[in-house]
Formats: sequence, structure tokens, C-alpha cells
Amino acid sequence: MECSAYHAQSAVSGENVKWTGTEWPSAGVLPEPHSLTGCVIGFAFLFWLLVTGGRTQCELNCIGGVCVQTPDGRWECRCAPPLVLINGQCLPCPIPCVGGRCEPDFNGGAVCVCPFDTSLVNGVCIPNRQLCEERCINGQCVLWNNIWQCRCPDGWELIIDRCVDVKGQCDRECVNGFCVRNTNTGQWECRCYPGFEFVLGRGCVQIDYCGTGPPKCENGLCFNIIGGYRCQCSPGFEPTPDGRACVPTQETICKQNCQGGTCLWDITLGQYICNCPPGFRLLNGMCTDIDECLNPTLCQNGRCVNLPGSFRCECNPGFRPTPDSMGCVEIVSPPTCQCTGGFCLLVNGIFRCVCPYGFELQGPSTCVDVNECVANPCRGGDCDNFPGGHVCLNCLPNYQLAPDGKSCIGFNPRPPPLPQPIGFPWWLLFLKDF
Ligand SMILES: [Ca+2]
Repeated sequence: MECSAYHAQSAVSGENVKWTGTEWPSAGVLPEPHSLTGCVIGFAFLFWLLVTGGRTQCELNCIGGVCVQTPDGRWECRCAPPLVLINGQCLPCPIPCVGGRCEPDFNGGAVCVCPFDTSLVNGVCIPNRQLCEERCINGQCVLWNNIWQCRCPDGWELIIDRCVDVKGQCDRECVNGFCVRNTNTGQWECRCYPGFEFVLGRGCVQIDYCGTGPPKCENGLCFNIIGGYRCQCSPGFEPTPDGRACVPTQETICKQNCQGGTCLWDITLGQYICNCPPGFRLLNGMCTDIDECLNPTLCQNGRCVNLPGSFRCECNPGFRPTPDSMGCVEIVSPPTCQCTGGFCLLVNGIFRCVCPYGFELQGPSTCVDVNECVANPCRGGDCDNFPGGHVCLNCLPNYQLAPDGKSCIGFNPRPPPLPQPIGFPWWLLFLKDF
């Protein structure tokens, strides 16, 4: 033992401990406090301890304390609280120990032993209940098997000594889903509603059906819906009954198979039909020209020339096309009209000789005067015939010339009958073939 070490010890002791004989355990001889303050005196004290046998041996090492005899006869060094025996010296507790008892450990250090139901926290012995309640945020401390434990409300969970609203946290993050507790792990897990998938950090997000997997909605646009997708089809296409694909409309299909024609809705058939232009027929999805010349009855007396949509008859020399252009007929000299005294009129393609009023046809082409006087139109007078008409003359007494001069009108009870007036086209009288 060096003098300096002992000297330092006594100085420390002088600060913290009141060295009086009455505070020490019984037995042993304690030097007066003042005798410990000098190095020379200290050496003398050590020497004194050495010469006292087992007790002396104890007291030699029990610096700052006092040796007491145990019931089995051994001598132990006892330090006055709060000093603690460390490496044979009674020293103040080298560690903070408020509310506890400082005791030497087996490694030359010290431990703070807290009273029952308290725990050492930062060198202070704190009641376990207080400790629990300080830490048990959002929970309640209960005594369970003599241990204060933090109990959390349902749906809350103890995470590092505090209750955390794990279900609430799950609920907040689990939009478009619901939280269930995994019976295996005990964790609250977010289960997404159909059509949603869980993405860490984003919660339940709508599944992008359009953007994943094989391309969708060809000939249209793809739209995600909850649980799937739907197609909005381009013009000419229509969605399938399940809405997951676009197929050509009936009209489109018709048009694809009706090139050169027009697709029309047939209300009786209830479907589109291909309508080819005249002279064309549908062949292998295309409106194809009809070769009318394959019909042997066409263009007789000529040569048939097939044309797109039609045909033409090229007539042999001496022939001309028929009015309907379906054949050829022999060219005949145009009919001549002989009509003396009248004029020619084309009726039904045939010239007729038409005579003026008061003339009639004699033979095929000669107009001669009608002698009206033969019918005796001037009863009561004289009749004078002239080319194209007649006139009455010399009406008898009691007769008067008609305003038109073509009859004599009598005043007698029975006037002579008047000739029939002619009120329809006069030339019709002469159309014998009419
Ligand atoms: Ca043709």
C-alpha cells in the first residue's frame, strides 16, 4: 500500500463520510479520524494491522472499513454505508445508485441492487409500476404474476414498450381494402378489394389489367375497371358481349366482303347485304363485272363487246342497234309519207296521211273534199258545197240562216233537225287504224 493511495482515500473519505467510531460496526479498533489524514500516521496504522493475526490480516486489507468476525470465526471487512468494499478499500459507490443498495461485484466493481418491485434506470431505482406507466403509452399497466405489464387495447399492439394502433395504422394505409389479423403471425394485414392489389407504400391500387399481360382491346381503347377492363371500340368495331375485345361490326364484315359495292341493311333478313352496282355481281367478296356476252341471245346480228358494268352490241354492216341496245336489226329505208291534200303525221312509228277538216282520205294518200250537201244539212234552203265545207243559201220563209251559215233554222213548230256538231279532234275521224 503506497502512502499516496492511502492519503487519497482518506481525503475522499473526509468529504463524504463522517469518521466517527459510533457509526462503524462493532468489533475492531478504529483509529481516530484525524490519525488517517497523514501519510506517516497511515503507515504506522498499517503496521498496527499487520501484527494482529487473522484479524490483522483482514484489517490490513480493509482500508477505510472495519473488520468484523462472522459467526464461523472468519474476519470480514465491512464498510460503512454508503461505502462499498472495492479492491479491499471502502469507497463510495462508483456507480450511480439512487434508491438502491450499492454492493461489490466479483469483478472489482459494484452493482446497484434495487429494492423489491423497482428497477434500475440510469442509476435510479424506480418502482416497476411507475416505470411501466411511464412507458405504457396508450395502454394500461396491470400486475400479472407480480410483474407490471403494459396491456394494449384491442387492435393495438405493444411495440417497444408502447401501444401502437396497429389496426388503425393498417386501416389508414389500407384504402380500397380491409385489415385482418393474420392468425399465424398475429400481424394486421391489408387485404385488398377485388380488382386492387397491394403495393408497399401505396396501399391497394387498382390493378392495371390493360397494361399487363397480352395486349388487349385491339381496334379499340382499353379502360381499367374494378376487377377487370373494358374496351371502347373504334368506329366499325363493336365490343364483344363481355366487353373485353373489339370485333368488326356486321357492316364492317359486309364491307370487307363487298368491295366495289354498298352494304345495306336488309330489314327483312335482319342483316347487311352487299349491293353491287348494276352489271356487277358478288364473286369472292368483290363486285365483279358480269360478262353479259356469255348470253347467246344478246347482240344477234352483231358482236357483243363486254364492258365493265355493261356491254355493247357492235352491229354487223346493214344492221343497227335495237332501241333497247340488246340486239341489232336490219337497217330499212325510212318510210316515206305520200299525202296529197293533207299532211303526214307519225303515229306509233307509222306515218299516216291526215286530211284537213272537210276532206277525207281516198285511197292511202289522197285527200278529197267531202260533199256535205249529200247529208242535206240545209233543210228549208239550198246547200252549196265547196272544198272543205258547205254553206246554206236561200232559206225558205219561216226559216232563218244559222249564225254559222251551215243550216236553215225554221220557226215552225217542228223545225228541221240540226246536223250533229263535231266536238272532237276532227282528224281522228280519218285514222282508220286507230
Ligand atoms: Ca359487263
